[in-house]
Amino acid sequence: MKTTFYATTLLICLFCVLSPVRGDTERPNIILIFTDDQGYEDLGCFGSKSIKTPHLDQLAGEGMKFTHFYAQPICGPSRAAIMTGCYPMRLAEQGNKKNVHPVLHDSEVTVAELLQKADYTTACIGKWDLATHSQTAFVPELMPNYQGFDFFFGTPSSNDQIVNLYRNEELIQKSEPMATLTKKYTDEAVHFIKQSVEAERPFFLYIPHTMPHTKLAASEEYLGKSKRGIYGDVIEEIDGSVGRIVDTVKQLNLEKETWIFYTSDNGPWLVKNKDFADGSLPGDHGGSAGPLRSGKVSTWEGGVRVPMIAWAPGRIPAGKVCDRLATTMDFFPTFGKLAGIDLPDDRVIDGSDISHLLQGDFDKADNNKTYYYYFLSHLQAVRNGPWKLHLARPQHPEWLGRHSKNRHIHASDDIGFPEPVLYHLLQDPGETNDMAAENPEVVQKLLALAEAAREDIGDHDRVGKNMRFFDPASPRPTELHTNFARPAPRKAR
Ligand SMILES: [Ca+2]
Repeated sequence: MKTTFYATTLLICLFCVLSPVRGDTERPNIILIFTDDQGYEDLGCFGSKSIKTPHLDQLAGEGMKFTHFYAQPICGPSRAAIMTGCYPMRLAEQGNKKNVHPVLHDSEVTVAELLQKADYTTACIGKWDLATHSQTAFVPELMPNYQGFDFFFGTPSSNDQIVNLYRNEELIQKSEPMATLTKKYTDEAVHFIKQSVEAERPFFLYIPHTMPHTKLAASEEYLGKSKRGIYGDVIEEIDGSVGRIVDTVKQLNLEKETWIFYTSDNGPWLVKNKDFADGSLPGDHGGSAGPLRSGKVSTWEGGVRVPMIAWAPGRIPAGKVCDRLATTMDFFPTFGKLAGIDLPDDRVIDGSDISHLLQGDFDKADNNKTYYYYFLSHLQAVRNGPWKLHLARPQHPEWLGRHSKNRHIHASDDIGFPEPVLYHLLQDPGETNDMAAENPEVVQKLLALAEAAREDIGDHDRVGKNMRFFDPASPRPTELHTNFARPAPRKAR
């Protein structure tokens, strides 16, 4: 298997040499830090009063904060979106299925594969989660080394029970103590940066942290130090990690040729943890979405709108706040632009280049940009401009299988809508005041956008015309919920 991997790498490198990259483009280094279940407000610079994040606050002060930035409601789909620049619903999965956590088809193009074409050296350090949602029963050929990453250090999936640690394809530690993860990831990231500089290669470093997804754990240096319990300790350790990475970049005089992006994969857990869904576990195990309604596993703003910081001294104006709509899917085309490499022309990419926003040129923003709130295979809401329309839906849609009843959010947010409900997100970020009756033309516009998305990307009851299926031998799913992966049996406690 290793031989195959190195042979593949060699072929890719040969391809790189021959591949046309626009000659006038400096290929900057790109670092993408992706935390897990961190809420919109869980950073000092996004309003946290109890969690100290001096390094991230400094990053935002020297760079740009995005306040209307969207991920996806849950881990796996969010990773699929950030890696491919596409709605997870659109993507091909192995066997033409639609899993709760996508099993990304190897014919999909990841952002790492894109950057390899511009001769980047690439690393994934952290949680992958795109080769099945399992620590042990994952598909080896869909792990990072086969999806565009020259180097992988991390774990196949979430840390709900245990974390097995891999270096490339080698299992180096079964059931790694979780308190060590953030530090080990950071050590590896610093080493990779130094190694890339020695090799005189531009690098793409993707750091999908395991934390602050439960089970939470912090190293001795941070444990018990925050005012916000273990959750605060964990975030403060991630902040320290960012500090070490930025220090490394500065020490190596790379700050003028490096871009750093920091964001989260979805909103915070609000009810901790899954075995204590009545909220009896201490509140310090969950994060905060601040002024936004609800949290993870929902299409309320708190479930999908996440903090985002972009840093590139001399290129991103310092201290600016961008309130324009942008998403994790925009990284794919934006990184392509930064690296001077054309996007694949044989498929739809949902994200769009946001270089102009990063330059502070907000007047060039696409004011008609739309975000579709998919919860797994179900289109639940649409945003266009300041308006968000929740589409009519039952309280517990049966087609969502085991996710039909949301055990993770407050009962007052676990509701359905007999009729569409319209919110003005600038005036009403907490989604409390339905303005549908006063704005029938806005409702009609957003309903038309939703219909266009259903036709293009699909919905729980229909296959979108531009959904991708790469396994012709398998039937195209028409009832997507039947293909949801079944949950692994829970171990006795
Ligand atoms: Ca997550």
